[in-house]
Amino acid sequence: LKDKKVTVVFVLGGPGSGKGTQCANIVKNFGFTHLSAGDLLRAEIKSGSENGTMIQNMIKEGKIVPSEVTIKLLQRAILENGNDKFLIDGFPRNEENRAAFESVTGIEPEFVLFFDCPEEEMERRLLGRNEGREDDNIETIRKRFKVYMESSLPVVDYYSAKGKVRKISASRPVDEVFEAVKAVFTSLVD
Ligand code: UP5
Ligand code: MG
Repeated sequence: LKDKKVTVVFVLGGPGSGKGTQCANIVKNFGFTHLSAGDLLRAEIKSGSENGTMIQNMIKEGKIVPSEVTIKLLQRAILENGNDKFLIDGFPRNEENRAAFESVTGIEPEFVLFFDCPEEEMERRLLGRNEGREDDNIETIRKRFKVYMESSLPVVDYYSAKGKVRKISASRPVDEVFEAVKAVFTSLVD
């Protein structure tokens, strides 16, 4: 992967902050390929891979799957794709994810799109989603919030200190959030 020159934007934010929803809009308007780490892990469970049961248990508990598993899936997805612009949604989720991805792939993000949303709103959205996700129950949601606060927000702080975070207020309606997202991507000169 160190031979392929790619532009990567990390899309971070709490569970239910709207990462997937906004990524779909960015893809339509700005020609990026959307890679959701969570979707890749859920596909891995479905495929019946040897790691499937372990991944399923981690997701059910809201825990972060070992870096090497997630990075392998992301790396494969980037290499298989002809595009050179990627939105990596929901990763890195902790400091170890971040450091391992950087050393394994040599990729540093162009910037980090960060969706900031109050917990009550995220909880309301997740409980209303109804897509049959095994982690969309109140017990698992509480665990996801805790892991997000303790492990994932420090990654946002790390990039913030490097001036790389583009923070979006994500509690407004989808189209209003996208207006703010558009402003960030329109200023991306390439
Ligand atoms: N919705 C969206 N935007 C809205 C708006 N502006 N106003 C009103 N409603 C809005 O949105 C969630 C719901 O809200 C939807 O119904 C949507 O219509 C509505 P969505 O866009 O799906 O939000 P998103 O931020 O993508 O929420 P998601 O639940 O996917 O976030 P998580 O970060 O929790 O989930 P993810 O799939 O990334 O990870 C799941 C688990 O996988 C993790 O908990 C972890 O166990 C594991 N994982 C790893 O271990 N490592 C990884 O690298 C990634 C995941
Ligand atoms: Mg998502």
